[in-house]
Amino acid sequence: MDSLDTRVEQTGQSNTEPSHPELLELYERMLLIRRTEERLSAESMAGSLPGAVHLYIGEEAVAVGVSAQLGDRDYATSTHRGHGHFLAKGGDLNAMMAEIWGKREGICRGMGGSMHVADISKGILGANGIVGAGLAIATGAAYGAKLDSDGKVAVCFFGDGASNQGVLMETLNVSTLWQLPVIFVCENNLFSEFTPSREVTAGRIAGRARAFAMPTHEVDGNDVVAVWQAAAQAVGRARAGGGPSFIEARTYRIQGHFEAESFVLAGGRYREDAEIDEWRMRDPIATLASRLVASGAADAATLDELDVRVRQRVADAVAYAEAGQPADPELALTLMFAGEEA
Ligand SMILES: Cc1ncc(C[n+]2csc(CCOP(=O)(O)OP(=O)(O)O)c2C)c(N)n1
Repeated sequence: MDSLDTRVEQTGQSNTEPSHPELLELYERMLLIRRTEERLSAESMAGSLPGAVHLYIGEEAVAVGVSAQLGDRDYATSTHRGHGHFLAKGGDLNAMMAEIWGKREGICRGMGGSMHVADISKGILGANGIVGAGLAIATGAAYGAKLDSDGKVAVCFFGDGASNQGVLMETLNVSTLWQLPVIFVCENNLFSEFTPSREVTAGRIAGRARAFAMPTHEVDGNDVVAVWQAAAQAVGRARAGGGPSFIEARTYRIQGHFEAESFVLAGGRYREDAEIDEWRMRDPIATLASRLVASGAADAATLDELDVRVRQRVADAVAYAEAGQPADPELALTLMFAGEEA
């Protein structure tokens, strides 16, 4: 079946395996994203949030596997589905939740909301409601890093829908020509809003990068270790001056395009429950939990305790967001340019 096609075709293999402590860290980060977004789903459906949220549930292994290879100094650009990228790259949970709740304590003082969480101090150049915009921002950041010879790399997370934007061709071209330290990470979750990718996307997405002779990795995006290994190679290559790489991670969006999409669809369907159920069986977090237990890295009780701690962190973050002050409308026309302070 097309939706389950996760054939792997990659440039070189990495034999390095994450250590047990590294595996546990990957697990905890994925679980933090999952529990955070489960709560956001409930809050959204209850009408407690000031705007829409696009959830990353089911795709956590991509952001976490890639970001584990990055430091705070490295850059990442995100999408409208950006909570996972923000948390994976080390963004602060409380500040993100306050932002989603539209509070002054938010990471962007409540001015951005869910689709614009950013933290420049962590290299998080921002979630973005313009599909494909992160491609140019990441390539620009990588150009800056190259000019400064500072060893930083830039990662661009984008979707299969964004891969049909012309800016992908432009950024593949210029990053190859100038050998920029940028890693293109396509999260191929098989849908663009309510349209199956196969109806709007010709050929293999990674093939677009191969046309520029760019090293490519096509990985199972629900396998955090596979993502981690591909990212290790791509980041290492970029840092060593080897130029850009492309990772196509095949995964699946379990939730709707945005929460409450059912109200918009008004009974219309664009995918079968059976397909969603099949992907639930390949849940990246459950898969890693089995691996942790089988390898002796953790026992079930340890994972349960971890879950309790993570749930508490999320509950605390929601309480923090709820107790915050509403964003100040006076600031709406300030904070537009670098250096402006409120
Ligand atoms: C330039 C632009 N065109 C169209 C849209 C409307 N839009 C919002 S999300 C989306 C689908 C994006 O699909 P994909 O890139 O695969 O990301 P996913 O939602 O699957 O994570 C579209 C078309 C937009 N926000 N920006």
